[in-house]
Amino acid sequence: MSIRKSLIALSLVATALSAVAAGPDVSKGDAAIVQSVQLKDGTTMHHYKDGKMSMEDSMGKIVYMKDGVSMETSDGKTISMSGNEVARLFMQKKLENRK
Ligand SMILES: [Cu+2]
Repeated sequence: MSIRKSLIALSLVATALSAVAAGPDVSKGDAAIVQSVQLKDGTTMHHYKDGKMSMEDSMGKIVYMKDGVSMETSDGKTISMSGNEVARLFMQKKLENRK
């Protein structure tokens, strides 16, 4: 086997292993976080691909917010809460902690 071929084989194995370790891939599909915005009150708002949102405070604790509540970003913009994806964020944190 050439060095080039064995390198390709090795990277394929590594990809397969990391996919197994991470469980369901939360970095892809509708559950993927496309943007994380810092809010004025110190919490971080995560924006998902499907338009829904979840929030966590500066300590990484999941924050509950009702759908439709308006929030102010650290740079002064106002955004309206869409969804309250606490379960989604919880699962993502759980998977992250397992790594
Ligand atoms: Cu919010």
